[in-house]
Amino acid sequence: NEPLQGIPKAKIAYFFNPSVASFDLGDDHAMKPARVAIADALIEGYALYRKMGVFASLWHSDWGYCLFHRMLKLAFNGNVTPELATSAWGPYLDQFGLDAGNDEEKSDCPVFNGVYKWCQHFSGVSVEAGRMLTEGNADIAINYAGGIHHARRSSASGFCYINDIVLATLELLRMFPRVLYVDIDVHHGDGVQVLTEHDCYESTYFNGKFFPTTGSKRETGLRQGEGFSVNIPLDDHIRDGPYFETFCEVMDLVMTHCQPSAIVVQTGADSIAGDKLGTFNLSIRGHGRCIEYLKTRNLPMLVLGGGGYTIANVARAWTYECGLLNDAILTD
Ligand code: V1P
Ligand code: CA
Ligand code: ZN
Repeated sequence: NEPLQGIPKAKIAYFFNPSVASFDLGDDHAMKPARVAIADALIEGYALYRKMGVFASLWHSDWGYCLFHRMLKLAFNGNVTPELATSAWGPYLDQFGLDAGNDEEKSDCPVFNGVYKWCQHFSGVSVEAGRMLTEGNADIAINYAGGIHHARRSSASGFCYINDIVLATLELLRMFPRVLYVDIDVHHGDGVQVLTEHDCYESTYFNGKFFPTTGSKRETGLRQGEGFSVNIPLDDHIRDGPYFETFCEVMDLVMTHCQPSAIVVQTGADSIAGDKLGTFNLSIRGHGRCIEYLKTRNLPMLVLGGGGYTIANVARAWTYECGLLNDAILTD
């Protein structure tokens, strides 16, 4: 697994904070932040720590939230608990896309203990990982706790309370004139589309019948970003062959038009077969081929996580892909 002659190995910065395992959206909730710790254990088990710079990321300061998500900071001052949310903010929760979490019905965005800390954690890390690239200290930066693509400026949506992708991409755009966002989560990355107004191209692959049901081919970018967004709705049960054929065909065109100077990729693992919420039929290898495709472009790249609800798949996929990024082909 030595690099090909003459092609220097990419310098990789990998971020992980073990406290991610302490966040719990509730027993019945599909999103399990602890899956990132399981992926990390496998990544370490395969000795990938020896190949990368490993950063035990710290809690981030609050600047990012003033920029994009003032709601969580201003409304709750970071101290939000389910009790406080119900008593003090009950009537306003809905307008922020939140739910006090005491309903019988399953809620996507419950206020759970530590929700603000969780947001502070993964979004701060994504920005920090982006800064590794803008400062030229890494070629590839990885944060599997990030990739939380549905959150809006002032509203939570679909398990996503803060949009770390938008924050980190804004950091990249300080240095790189044009960024390309690619999203292979089974859900459409609706919350990231705002970036098409800011020199960010996007190409997203998803199940067109799923939540949030946005991403029609007519959504081609906002205002001056008209033409910057390429959404590819795909059908249930799609397999590796047709998926990758479509991915390559679209990405070749997008690359030519966009000429990106950096890439952000959301690697949601819920597009892999057997996911608890997803209905695609991709293998781990098939999912990984998209990451390989992007890596061969040799551009600064921010690699983020995303969805993924069958935890063994998530850990195996992200470990396999972390291996690919490190020029290592991992076998069982
Ligand atoms: O379908 C909905 C909403 C709730 N309805 C009124 C419409 N929500 C979905 C949200 C999926 C979020 C995916 C996030 C990501 O893209 C990025 C991290 O992967 C939903 C579903 C579903 N099958 O689509 N929520 C839930 N299932 C759910 C399951 C268990 C507990 C709570 C919510
Ligand atoms: Ca997607
Ligand atoms: Zn998803």
